[in-house]
Amino acid sequence: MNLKQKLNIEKIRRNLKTRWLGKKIHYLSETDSTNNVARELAEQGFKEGTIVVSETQTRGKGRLGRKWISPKGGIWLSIILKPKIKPSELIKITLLTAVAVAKAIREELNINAEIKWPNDVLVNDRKVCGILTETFSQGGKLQYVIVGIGINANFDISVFPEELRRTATSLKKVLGREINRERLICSLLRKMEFYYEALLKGRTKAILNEWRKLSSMLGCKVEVSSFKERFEGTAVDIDDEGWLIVKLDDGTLKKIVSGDVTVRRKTQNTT
Ligand code: BT5
Repeated sequence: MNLKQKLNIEKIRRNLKTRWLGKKIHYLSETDSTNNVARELAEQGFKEGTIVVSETQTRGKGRLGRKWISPKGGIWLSIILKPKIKPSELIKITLLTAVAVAKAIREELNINAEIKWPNDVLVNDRKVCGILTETFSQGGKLQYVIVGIGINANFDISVFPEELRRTATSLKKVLGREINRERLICSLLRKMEFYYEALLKGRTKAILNEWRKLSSMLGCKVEVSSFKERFEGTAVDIDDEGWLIVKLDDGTLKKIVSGDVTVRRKTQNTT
């Protein structure tokens, strides 16, 4: 990438076809984490739909305090949302964000992006996007949600450490050329607004069906690890709440509410 080439925020503003999402864009060339900045803005009273985007992050974060590597050329973006939903429903925000990202990548770039529960978007079984949904409550009441989206767009994966080069990819690597980040952001925000509004209108079933269509893992052998256990089984579905259902070898169905899932291989029999 031409490292001088920065995101053209004016171009995003001109082409953005949303009603409220991304109408306020907070742009930075470098920051620790766009989720942290979005949180500060939310604390200052910035409205729902405000987004923060940075060319690079020095302390990009994943779940459970993991590190998210965020070189120049990526899309590192956070959204302030103020949904009136129960904390148990937050998983749905992560899932609908994954749907929006996968669809935007498919439509804009004609790449077969797939979703892995709960927060990854993959291309050719490699992670191209991670989502971090953080919530902030006061007195037991949800104040706001920050949805952080990291997309490996225009950089070579040679910048990654060795072990990540085996599990991650970038859109540039997949296509063999750089992508138009502004276009992808506009498409993503439009879809995000659509699916988020669908959630608020109670159209969860439709969102979960979209998720199923885009999922790469249903019917596959998986290994699940959480802080309290580790086991194998077959990912059979997600339930109405968005939790993953895994069938163990003895036929028992187990609901997964959080954790890491490693996909092994497709099984013959998925029922
Ligand atoms: C995630 O966590 O996948 C959530 C990533 C969210 C990043 C966005 S960027 C904008 C916003 N601001 C932030 O600070 N964060 C959000 P998790 O499922 O825990 O995956 C983390 C793991 O992915 C790490 O432990 C690495 O193994 C791997 N990883 C790190 N950087 C990566 C990258 N750029 N691409 C693919 N995998 C990566």
